[in-house]
This record gives sequence, structure tokens and C-alpha cells, in this order.
Amino acid sequence: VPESVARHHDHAVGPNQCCSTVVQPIAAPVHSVWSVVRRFDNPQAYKHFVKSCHVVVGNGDVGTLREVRVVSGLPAETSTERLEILDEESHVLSFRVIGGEHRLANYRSVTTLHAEPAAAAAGGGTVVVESYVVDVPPGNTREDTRVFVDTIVKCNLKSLARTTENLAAAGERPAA
Ligand code: A8S
Repeated sequence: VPESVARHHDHAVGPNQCCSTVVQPIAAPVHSVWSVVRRFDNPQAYKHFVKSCHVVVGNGDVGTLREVRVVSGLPAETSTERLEILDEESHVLSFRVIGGEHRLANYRSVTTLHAEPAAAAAGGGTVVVESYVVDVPPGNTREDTRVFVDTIVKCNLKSLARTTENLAAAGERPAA
């Protein structure tokens, strides 16, 4: 992993914040995984806790704001999120939560994609690294918070793996 990319996961963590990193291998080439991850306007393509998403400002470049509605059953209704980094060459995306009805104040995550050279013969492979930092909500412990957020991020990345592995398989199929 290049140092310039690793540095994105090196968060400044305040005294009442927690941070963590989730790693997910995917049996699909980096360009197909990136084609899904880069779509800041369409997180529901793989994030199943997202009920709907509307871009309120911007066209998908840095500074774009999206308004996400969350499925029921979570301690959240909406989230307003700003695209902070979209690096098409290094495959880095970062967003920040700037508002909404939920308990994850000051959430910021960074997602980076890394080609898995050993998987080249099998059509390509990717390792996704997603790290985050967030305020620990009042009345919760750092550990509670990490378990809650890690669960969401792991679900998202497992779903990203299924989605992009299916895309890759469909692309390999000979045309009828
Ligand atoms: C993401 C990651 C997270 C999203 C969280 C952690 C969230 O959308 C959900 C529940 C909450 O309580 C907070 O990449 C919030 O989307 C599913 C609404 C922000």
C-alpha cells in the first residue's frame, strides 16, 4: 500500500472520539469496485441501511452534499453527508457527516481500494480498507460505539463484495 494512501487512514482522534478500520477482500477488479464506490449519489447500490438518497448540492465532485434516509429499526432517520475526497487515480473516497437525525456526530470515513496482484490470474482482486472516526455519543462507551459502527461498515463492505463480484461475473459471461 503506497504511503500516500495509507496516510488517509491516519485520523486525528479527539479524547471523546473513537476510530476503527475494517478490511474486506473482494474477488473483483479494482475498476469495477471503484465504479460502485465512487458514486456518492448512489450509496444505496450497496448500503442496505440506506432507504433513499438525494443530492442537495453539487454534481458528484468534492463538496457535494447528499441527504440520506435510513431504513427503520435503527436509532437514526436522516443523515446529511459531504464528499471530502474523490481521488479517481488512487481510488480514495472520503465523506463527512455534517447533520441529520442520528447519534453519530462528526462521523468521517475514508475508503481506499487496493489491487490484489495475487488475484490477477483469477480476473483481478481488490482489498477495501475503510476507516472512520466519530464522537462517542453521550451515555455510550467507546467500545459500544465501535461495535455499532463496525457492524454497519462490515455489512456495507460485505454487500459491496457481493454486488461487485456479481458485476464481475456478469461481465465475464459471453454474450448470447
Ligand atoms: C456509512 C457508514 C455509517 C452510516 C451510518 C456508519 C448511518 O447512516 C446509519 C445509522 C446511524 O445510526 C447513523 O458509510 C447514520 O454510511 C446506517 C445515519 C449516519
